[in-house]
Amino acid sequence: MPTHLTHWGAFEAETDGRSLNSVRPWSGDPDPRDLIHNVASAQHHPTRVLRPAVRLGWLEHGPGSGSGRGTEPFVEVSWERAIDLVSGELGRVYAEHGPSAVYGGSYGWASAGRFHHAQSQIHRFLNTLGGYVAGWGDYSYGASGILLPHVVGTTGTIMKGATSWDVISRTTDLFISFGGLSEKNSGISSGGIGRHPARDAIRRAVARGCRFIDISPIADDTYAEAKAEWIAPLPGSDAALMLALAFVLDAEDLADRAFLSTHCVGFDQFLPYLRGTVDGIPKNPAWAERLTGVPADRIVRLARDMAASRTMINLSWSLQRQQHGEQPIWLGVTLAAMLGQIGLPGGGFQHGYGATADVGLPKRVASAPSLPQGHNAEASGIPVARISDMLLTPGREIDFDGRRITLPKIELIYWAGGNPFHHHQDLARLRRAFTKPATVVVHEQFWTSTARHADIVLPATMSFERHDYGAGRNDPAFFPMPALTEPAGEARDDYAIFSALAERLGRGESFTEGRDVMGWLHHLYEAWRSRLAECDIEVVDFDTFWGSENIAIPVVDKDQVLFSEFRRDPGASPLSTASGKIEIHSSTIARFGYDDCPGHPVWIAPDEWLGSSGARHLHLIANQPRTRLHSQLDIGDTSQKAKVAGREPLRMHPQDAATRGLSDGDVVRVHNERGSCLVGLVVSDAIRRGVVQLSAGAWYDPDPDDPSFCRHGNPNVLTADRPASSLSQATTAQHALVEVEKWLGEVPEVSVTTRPPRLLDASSHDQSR
Ligand SMILES: Nc1nc2c(c(=O)[nH]1)N[C@H]1C(S)=C(S)[C@@H](COP(=O)(O)OP(=O)(O)OC[C@H]3O[C@@H](n4cnc5c(=O)[nH]c(N)nc54)[C@H](O)[C@@H]3O)O[C@H]1N2
Ligand SMILES: Nc1nc2c(c(=O)[nH]1)N[C@H]1C(S)=C(S)[C@@H](COP(=O)(O)OP(=O)(O)OC[C@H]3O[C@@H](n4cnc5c(=O)[nH]c(N)nc54)[C@H](O)[C@@H]3O)O[C@H]1N2
Ligand SMILES: [Mo]
Repeated sequence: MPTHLTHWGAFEAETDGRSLNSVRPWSGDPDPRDLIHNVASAQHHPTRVLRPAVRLGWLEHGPGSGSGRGTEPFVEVSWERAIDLVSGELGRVYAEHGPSAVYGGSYGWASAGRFHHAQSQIHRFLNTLGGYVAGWGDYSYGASGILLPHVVGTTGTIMKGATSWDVISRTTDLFISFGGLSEKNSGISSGGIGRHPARDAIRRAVARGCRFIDISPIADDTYAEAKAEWIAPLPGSDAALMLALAFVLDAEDLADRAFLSTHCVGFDQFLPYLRGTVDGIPKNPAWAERLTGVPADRIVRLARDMAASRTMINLSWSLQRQQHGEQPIWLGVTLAAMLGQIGLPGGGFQHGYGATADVGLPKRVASAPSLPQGHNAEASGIPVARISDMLLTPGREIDFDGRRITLPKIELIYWAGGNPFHHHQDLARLRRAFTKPATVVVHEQFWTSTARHADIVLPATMSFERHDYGAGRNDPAFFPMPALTEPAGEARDDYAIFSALAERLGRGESFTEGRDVMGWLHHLYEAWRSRLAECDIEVVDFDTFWGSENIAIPVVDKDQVLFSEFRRDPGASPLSTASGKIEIHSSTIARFGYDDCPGHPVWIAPDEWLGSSGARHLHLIANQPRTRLHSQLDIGDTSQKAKVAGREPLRMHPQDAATRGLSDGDVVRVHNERGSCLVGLVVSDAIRRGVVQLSAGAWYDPDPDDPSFCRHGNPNVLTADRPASSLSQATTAQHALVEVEKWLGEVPEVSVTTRPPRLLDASSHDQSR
């Protein structure tokens, strides 16, 4: 059976050339995930985009008229007409406004496959037209991605350089995970994953005697195999807990002073804050108990244990997807520095074991070949999560990593491979923002909420409807991905769409370089093979690769330990920070002068958390979903089976449900001052009291009269569009305060996952207009 790669693993499929008839996990994967069962069930779903479509108001009145976005019907048109309309509008906007008016950030995960990777395609295309306004950073580790380069080096170095799972399983004695060690999240890796490595490594570590501690508001977001002890501080209070652990290490003289002086800078500037000599508040366990709810004696014992063991401190990405998210990450590094085990096998810190399948896989000699994006001649951009701010308040200046940035004025938005009406916060505000530009073009496979808010929607193929190859970050398994079926309806590859547009705009040659898809796959592969050969690394030729199940990209060092060379000799192998050392105090950040991110890590209470509201509210954890990747294939079998009363499930502690008179299976309304949604209740004692969990990714299904009310359960109608800090301007999607009550009204239908928007026939419209 032919194999195919997705972000959530490889599968083998039986196909009749039109549809995938059955799909099963690739036999080489020791720990496959049931997300693969979303794929076949989605391909011919009624919400698939089958033909190019144009919003009625845009077709009739031209660019502008944005208030109709998200409500007006679409008119299906021929590909020829669609290419005319899009190339005409691109030509107009570039001529009249230039590239600074085109938002092409187009954030999103798209599909596995190196060539058809939608972001590479759209960026290459817009670059051939003169460039575009970019979206900098990401939603994954937006705050730490800006912070860590000042403190220890780039996140790329840390993710790719993580101490390998193999080394962990052999050497770590105490594995402390702030934010869980997620079984669901480590099912996934951007670009794909061949063999899922974590479960087996955790099993081996436990068998050897390693203890796991899970610090998280949710008990079951850690592998059951870890047999972890559960400590559940108030969400958002990790920085306080970490400060108290640091306080004990200092007070009991358990800190490694030698390592702090040879490998770190700024510990002395941090100490007066820790001890409370500057502000009269010692950050001791009694202080932290009041903020976190974790008993002071448990904090003391934990600190002593950490100092007495080979300890790995794992910092999930969720820790920083919140207001002041920089602080727990900086403090986690500080704790590891005080233990003095950074660079030793099994000790130190990591950012994101469990976040994705690739963290903990050793580096390869090279990443798999990919499509060059070319050069973006437009210098302006935005921190990626500032999209609503940009559209609503062009010209405004904001801080960002020591700079002042002016938000550009956008005339045209072009999106391929992402779903902002899933991924962005405060969706009612995003919807207002999306009325502003003259034109919105989207390439999509499905009638997602973003497609429904566009003016022109062009149908894209799914990854198994086209030839490609793929491998995720650090994954040695490199898969050929020959097409398994024909495209659904009139769907075209993003590459084919951009080629046709480039041709029409007179840029065809520079976009395609005269190659078709197979021409590119062959060309990119052979160029990659030659580069490897120059380093005496041999891989098979393209034809052999194409005929194989997959090939292995060699690994540099399977016993990789993060920062081992820096530890051995910090002078010869410095970090990429300003001082070359670990910066517990950063003079650079101090110089920026931000109140919400000073020169060393601190505790700053967030605006929305239980510590400020007492028992009046519930703390929402809007984390990643277990049954799909973000919003992708929400219409698929695995995702649909987990819905409760036809909506996204919300989990709540039994006592919180009892106080509100709610029971399992109820349709309930979650609300706060920004919005509300309907969800299906699941009562569970895996959730800390006072906390509720509603994962992201249910397709936004706004009430026609109230866009802040989602009938399906998308938590982003509730989350705030509030930056983590002036330093990073990153998303804070993880947390919000909410209230939950029984829904007593009639339960409305969820339409977004059952049928397309109203589609009108082109013949009823004047084609010559
Ligand atoms: N509340 C809350 N919000 C969050 C998060 C959270 O934890 N909580 N997480 C955030 C994070 S970390 C992330 S990374 C984002 C994810 O946000 P996104 O990456 O935008 O989410 P996806 O659902 O993966 O969107 C990908 C879209 O691309 C489409 N697509 C797939 N393949 C192709 C292709 O080949 N061509 C084209 N044209 N389209 C394709 C899919 O149908 C889908 O609609 O969400 C963020 N938002
Ligand atoms: N199945 C699946 N896997 C995914 C994804 C997906 O959509 N689906 N998305 C992928 C992407 S793009 C990313 S960026 C990663 C994200 O990886 P993460 O950011 O780590 O994932 P989340 O699921 O948002 O959060 C993980 C857990 O952190 C805990 N947590 C939340 N808030 C707090 C807090 O304040 N303190 C502490 N101590 N713990 C807290 C909760 O238990 C939560 O479930 O996941 C990736 N993996
Ligand atoms: Mo992400």
